[in-house]
Amino acid sequence: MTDTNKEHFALKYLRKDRLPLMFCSGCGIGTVINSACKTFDKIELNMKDTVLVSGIGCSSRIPGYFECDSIHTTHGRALAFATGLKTFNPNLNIITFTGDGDCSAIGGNHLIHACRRNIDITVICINNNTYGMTGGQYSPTTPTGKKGTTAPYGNPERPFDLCNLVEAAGASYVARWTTTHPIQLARAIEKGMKTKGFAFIEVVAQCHTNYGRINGIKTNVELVELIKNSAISINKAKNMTNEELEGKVIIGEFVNKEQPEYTEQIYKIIKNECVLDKEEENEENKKEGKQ
Ligand SMILES: Cc1ncc(C[n+]2csc(CCOP(=O)(O)OP(=O)(O)O)c2C)c(N)n1
Ligand code: SF4
Ligand SMILES: [Mg+2]
Repeated sequence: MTDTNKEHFALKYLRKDRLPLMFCSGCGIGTVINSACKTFDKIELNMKDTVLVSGIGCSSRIPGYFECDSIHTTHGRALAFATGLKTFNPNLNIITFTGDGDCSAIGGNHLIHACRRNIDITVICINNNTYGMTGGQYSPTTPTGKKGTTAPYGNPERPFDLCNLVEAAGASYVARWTTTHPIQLARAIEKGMKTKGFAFIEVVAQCHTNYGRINGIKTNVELVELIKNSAISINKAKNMTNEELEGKVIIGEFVNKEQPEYTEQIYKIIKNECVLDKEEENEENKKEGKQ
């Protein structure tokens, strides 16, 4: 028999006084929150040592729902703030929730440099192919030809493949799943958090309100089915031609490798150079009778 009085496991991690979530019903962001809670629960994450950081957007509202320290920063600047935090205190677990617009349009510069530095931050990017919060303008991931309020005749630009972008920029862990893969997503978040370096997890998600409707998709369910049916595993994709991959979303793990991490390098320098320099300076001063 199910115990109906039993509290949902995710409530342990959420600020109950802030519920219900502000998202439209059927929005993919709820699934991402659920997968993140599953991971936190599985790895028994110490929320006191965890800071969630975000910029601006519907997806960037996620940190405010979690019962832990969080910073809701300016649009596109989540990784700049996260970099500062992690550098100041490398013992913190830093997770950034962001959107396709926040991290690859206005925040694109911070994204590539965080990858290049390989700083130990886990980024969960909710890619709904649009600027959901501001009404559906096209974003750097909107597929060519798809509509947005700023592309009423179809997007004339080529989209970024975010996973390819962060892989090329030097991230240590890169994976892509969709909201129809919540278990794989939870596992990827876990792996990303355990990676000593920059981890990027893209979640292809539905925004029916501002992407599905404008693109002639009748219901939220239809949009979710389209996302599910467009997903193709990385292994299958390897044997497919570019033409066959047209309109498909490749899912799976793209990168999982060890490489030097930024804060470790910085603190090594501080330990080896700056502290020693100070000691040498003190010795010199003593000899010269300045102390
Ligand atoms: C400097 C600045 N420019 C523009 C905006 C307006 N703005 C707020 S959210 C947003 C786009 C968010 O898109 P995304 O990151 O994909 O989040 P989503 O809402 O789709 O989850 C924009 C352009 C802003 N808040 N600040
Ligand atoms: S506008 Fe789109 S992204 Fe924002 S809450 Fe609604 S469905 Fe979700
Ligand atoms: Mg978006």
